[in-house]
Amino acid sequence: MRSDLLVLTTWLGLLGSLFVQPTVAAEASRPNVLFIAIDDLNHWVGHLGRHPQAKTPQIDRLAASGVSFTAAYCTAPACNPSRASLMSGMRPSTTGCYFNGQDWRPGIPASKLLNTHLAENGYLVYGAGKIYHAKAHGGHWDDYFDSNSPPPKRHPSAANDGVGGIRFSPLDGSDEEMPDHHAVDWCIEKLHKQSDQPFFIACGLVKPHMPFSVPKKWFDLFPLDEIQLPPWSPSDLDDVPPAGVAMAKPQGDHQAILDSGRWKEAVQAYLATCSFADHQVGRLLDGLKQSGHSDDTLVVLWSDHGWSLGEKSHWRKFALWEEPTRTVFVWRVPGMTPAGVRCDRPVDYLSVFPTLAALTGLERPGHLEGPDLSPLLRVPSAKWDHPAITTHGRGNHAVRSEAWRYIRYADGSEELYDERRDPLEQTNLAMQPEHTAVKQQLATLLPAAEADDLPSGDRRAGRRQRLNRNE
Ligand SMILES: [Ca+2]
Repeated sequence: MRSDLLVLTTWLGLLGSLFVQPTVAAEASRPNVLFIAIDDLNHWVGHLGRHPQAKTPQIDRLAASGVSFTAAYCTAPACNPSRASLMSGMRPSTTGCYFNGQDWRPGIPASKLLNTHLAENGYLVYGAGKIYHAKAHGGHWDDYFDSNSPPPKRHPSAANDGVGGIRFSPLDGSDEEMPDHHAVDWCIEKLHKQSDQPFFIACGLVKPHMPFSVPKKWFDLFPLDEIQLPPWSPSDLDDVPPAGVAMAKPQGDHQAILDSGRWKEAVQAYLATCSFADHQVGRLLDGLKQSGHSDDTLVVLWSDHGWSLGEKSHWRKFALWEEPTRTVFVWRVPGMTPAGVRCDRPVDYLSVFPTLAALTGLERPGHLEGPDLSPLLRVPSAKWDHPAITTHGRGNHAVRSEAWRYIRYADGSEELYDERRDPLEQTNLAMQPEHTAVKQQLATLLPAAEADDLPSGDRRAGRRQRLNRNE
């Protein structure tokens, strides 16, 4: 009897080890994740070439060591819905989180968030700066850092704080006084922390978000008399339906900038602020290298949406064209990504959560709507059938394939752009009968769900969101 029991327990032990050991091995080999979020950085980075004067050597350095997605898009062109969607893996049209003024938390349970999923599966989860909008640090974090110190004052050479709502001015102070600098310092400290658990470190830089205000030395990189303005045609909106013109608001920021004669100054300030953010990315990458974790840490860098600086007489995000929706999206996965390769397949941010779940060996939660990018990370030219989709307000969507952008507004009006012949999207082809089949095909890709708006966080925020003025 005793010997039978011994045999049985030995067998059970062996069986148990068969199940347990692979899990232990998988945990030991799970990569760390450095997750870098950048606020309001559009495609003005050196290696994408959209603005010829952009100076972003650090982001370019990361791109040169991994895969940069050249056709990456937000799922919503505003901070709050873009981030809520990326972190939950669900579309705005599924959750009802469309605008900045909405509190997303009643619509998205904490259990469905990326940071919670990683924490529940053995990761140490750290965050700093802006990951979710408005300091709504949802889900589980083992530790979180927000810098509360004020940035330096305006430089005496600046006459004022900008033009209307477009705020910019150089600052009289050092990089070390900037909140982003403190967030990066804190993340570097976490990179050096010894632990048996893998880490997920999310560093959210708040620049280049407005005000475009950073220490003056960054402005000095871009002499004002040499600044090149983005392409603009005063008649560009003539073929855009009223729903699109309402998003562009040509009589608002753009008219104010034209009247002020300070367009070049705004562009200079944006370029300067992007270079400052880029410098902070470089500090993080250096910190990763010095921590000794370069080879066991995957890096993903993303910006939350694009930004228009006068193209289509539009400023800010809050619209469905290329400038407000295209992002910077770079992955470096040790042992997987080739170095310095671009991927031109259209992707959107529903892909972030499923890709990280796959690369960390975790189960893919059932609520995720997007594809895993792993095939493209291995072979960036691999076949890819998924479009990128961006939603701005209930019922307004853009579908971006490699060849086309198709926009359909809630009132049924449409735009269609041939991206290969017209990368600036100046000629709307939607009314041309020969493109009916293309439009119909792209329309089949639009989200089926059209969730009602989640309630606004407060009444004033709700009013601002309807005016599309908040950031
Ligand atoms: Ca046009």
